[in-house]
Amino acid sequence: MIKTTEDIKEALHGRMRALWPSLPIRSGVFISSPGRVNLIGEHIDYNNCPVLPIAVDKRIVALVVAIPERSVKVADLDPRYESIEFSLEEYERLPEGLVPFKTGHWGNYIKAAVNELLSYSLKEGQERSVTNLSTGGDHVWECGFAMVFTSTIPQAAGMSSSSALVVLSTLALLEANDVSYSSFEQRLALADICRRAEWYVGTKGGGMDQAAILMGKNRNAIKISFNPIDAVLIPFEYDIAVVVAHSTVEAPKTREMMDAYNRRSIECTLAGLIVAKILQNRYDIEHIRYIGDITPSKTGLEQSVLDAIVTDVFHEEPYQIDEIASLLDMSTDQVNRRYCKRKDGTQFPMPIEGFKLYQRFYHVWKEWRRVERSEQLLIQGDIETFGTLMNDSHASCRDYHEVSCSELDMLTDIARSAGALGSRLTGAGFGGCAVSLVRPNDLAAFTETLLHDYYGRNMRLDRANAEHHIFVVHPSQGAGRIE
Ligand code: NG1
Repeated sequence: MIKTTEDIKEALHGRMRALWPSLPIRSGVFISSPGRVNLIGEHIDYNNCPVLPIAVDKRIVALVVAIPERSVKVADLDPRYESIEFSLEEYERLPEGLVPFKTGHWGNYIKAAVNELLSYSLKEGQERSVTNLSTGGDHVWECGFAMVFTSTIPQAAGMSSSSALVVLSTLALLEANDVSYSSFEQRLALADICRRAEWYVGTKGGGMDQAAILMGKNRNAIKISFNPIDAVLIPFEYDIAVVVAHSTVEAPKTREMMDAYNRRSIECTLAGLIVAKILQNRYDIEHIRYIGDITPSKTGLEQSVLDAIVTDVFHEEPYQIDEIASLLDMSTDQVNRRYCKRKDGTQFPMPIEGFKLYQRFYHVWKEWRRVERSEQLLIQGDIETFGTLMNDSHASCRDYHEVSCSELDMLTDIARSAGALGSRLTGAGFGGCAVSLVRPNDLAAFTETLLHDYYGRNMRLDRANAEHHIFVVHPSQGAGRIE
């Protein structure tokens, strides 16, 4: 069984040598890219509202070797997975860029990273750094890379295993071409590049995962803001265990799952535009695009005034597209074309019940306040009250954003009754993991209760199979080289 970092490095070397014996493996570098656990601020990053995640000590570790022939070769350490290979030249040959593998193939996260970086070039005569990249022009990507990786991040669990792979592949291409990315500003710029990269795969996600993975620090949570992107570290050194428990319901990014996620993103966009229209008509306020723009500084209105305005905007019954169009002074065709398209250009299917604008807006607006309050509470060290906000966040994800599932509801209920100060789903939801805060003295009893009540009684798993679904994570260092 592989355990220490040295063991992992040795194994990665071995597999690289076996796969591609002629490569200059000695010149390779090791890169690590962590998963993330979101503490609070769920499904609000794509509205440009702030979030509060941690990067964790479950991670992907890779050996990366630059190769001069402008191709990318990637393999999992586990030989049961087929390796992939593609040429950087494909990007230049084809107007649409790199051709994706079939939907759901892990190789698409590598292609997403490479495809995005290839759209940038280095500004003339400037230092080779991420902050000196601009779109268009002659590219600087002389080298491709070979990479072998292994991961301890559970997949389809809401811990961003896929974004960790996107960030890792971005770093691999940067390393191979000597483009630096280590300063705070460079990492933030890179987080934004990686956020855009991920759209290649088809989710209209926000930028939380990539920013958390790049900006993470040992013993710190991170408050990530968008528009413009920023990251503030919040010391997280309490006598508290951050416990992740997998519901055992996998939530892979299938087309159906992507539609469910993107539906929320579309509903929030439409809700934000309707509020923007009201601000424009009543107060002459321009340039509001996202819910996250509805701030005192961007509107010149006080928070209490904004709160009062938004309370009356939406009715609880779902909206049909023609009502939305009339509120936006647009035709239904314009709304469909601009806001309701999938990445492949097909029409997003209109939910039969209509778009739930009231419910989605309510979730985002309140969750945003919870993030702001959580930042203060964590700074003050009031972890108990923070726990209650985590519980409120879960309830809102369940009742208003509707991204929970019965198993996650049951798991978080049991976690609370077993002594968690707070427990909530983390990540995209629809399955995946819950995160709970547990006092170290209660940890053994907490784990026992989950093993018995959730995994045993409800999920019918025996102890040996259940144990690896619960683990403690620690706020950890962001992605980068490891020595
Ligand atoms: P995960 O759990 O990694 O699929 C997704 C989005 C995030 C965020 C969360 C919900 C991507 C890559 N990730 O996370 O941006 O919106 O859902 O808070 O789309």
